[in-house]
Amino acid sequence: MRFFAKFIIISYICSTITTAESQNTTIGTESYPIYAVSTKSHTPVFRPKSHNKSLANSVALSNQQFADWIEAFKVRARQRGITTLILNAAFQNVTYDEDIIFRDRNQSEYTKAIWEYLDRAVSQTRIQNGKKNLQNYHNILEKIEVKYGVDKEIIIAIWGLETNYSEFRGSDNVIQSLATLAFDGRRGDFFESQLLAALEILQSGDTTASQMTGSWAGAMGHTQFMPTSFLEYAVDFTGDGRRDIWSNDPTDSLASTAAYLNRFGWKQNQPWGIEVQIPTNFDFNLVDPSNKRLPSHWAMSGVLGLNGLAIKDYGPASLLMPAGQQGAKFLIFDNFRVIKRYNSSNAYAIGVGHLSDRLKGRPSIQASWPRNDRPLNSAERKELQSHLANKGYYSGNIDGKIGPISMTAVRAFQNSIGVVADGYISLDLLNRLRQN
Ligand SMILES: [Ca+2]
Repeated sequence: MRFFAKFIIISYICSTITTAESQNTTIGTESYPIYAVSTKSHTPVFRPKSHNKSLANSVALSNQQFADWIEAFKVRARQRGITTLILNAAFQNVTYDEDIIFRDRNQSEYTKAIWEYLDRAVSQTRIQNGKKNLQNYHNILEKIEVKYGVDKEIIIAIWGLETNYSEFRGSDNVIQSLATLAFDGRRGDFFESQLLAALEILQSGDTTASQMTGSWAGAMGHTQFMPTSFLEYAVDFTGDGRRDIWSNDPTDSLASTAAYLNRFGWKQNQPWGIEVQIPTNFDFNLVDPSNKRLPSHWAMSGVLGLNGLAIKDYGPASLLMPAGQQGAKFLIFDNFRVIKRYNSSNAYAIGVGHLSDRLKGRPSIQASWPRNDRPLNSAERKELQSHLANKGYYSGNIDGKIGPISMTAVRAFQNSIGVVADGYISLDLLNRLRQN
């Protein structure tokens, strides 16, 4: 879980998934960023991609400054109760890791469409491997489900998306990664708190410094816990007294994920979401995360299951249409928001939910997506907001982040030119704004 999502400010990009500030996720054999983040670095990229003399000098300088920083940090850590014994073991062989900084500075600006993301997130291979893991860990998953009340298919789906069922757990020294990022200072306070939490984990005896490996920004284990989240939510399910998410046995990781979802209010027997159909002339102003109604209420507005019948009243639900009128439409329940506590991207939550559905033997998403569209890049989204502002529809920031205010403005513009006001943002819409 990427910082368990809540630690970073995620911009709400309807229908697209843009770059992760913090981490890449592993989809298939490829690693790519999956969620949109608003806090880009204000620090210029200072390191050229190719190594040269000035780089060598700057790294040498960084190494000395890093060593000084560690000594000062150790004083702060001792004040927080971390023992000298733990500190010495943890920082043995830790050096400034320029590769971590490089990755932090060079995250992709590439924006992925929801359908591209879902193709990989819920590929046939991932479904098949998920089903195998459901069998392989059947007994343990049953026990986890009973104890925490979280569907085993959801746990498996998170495992599948976080590390491709343990394939990409990360082999970086977590202390070294977090210390480098804390020293670097771009989000120094956040990473220093993670570093302190990692040291607390070592002091608790759950694992050792040499075994504490993870992804480059400090997410650890089969389902990628950040250290602070580990301290708060991880559990020992094997009964050996250690919350061991680093061992090859995924049991503690899977149980910890269930415990996490349970703590954030997972409701058993409630779907994450259900694909629905809407009538022609539907009022897209009803599509708003805060507009929650019971499915029976939605049915009165013509929002029905794909079989034409009203959805059962599992609980209050809102509508989600990642590609507006043209793509799949979902009624999403509170469990959708619980999944987003793991990673606050809508695409991620749909990916987890849909993969879990497929693991339960349910069909794939039925609607087709506007696959000829491409997501707008950041500059284009800013241009779109500028046009909307010039026309008097938009008074928010020109920041390229598409939230509810931007969507409302888009709908107003769509209404003015007599097209379906679904708030969906595309190159076609941008071109219409340029022309009108
Ligand atoms: Ca254990």
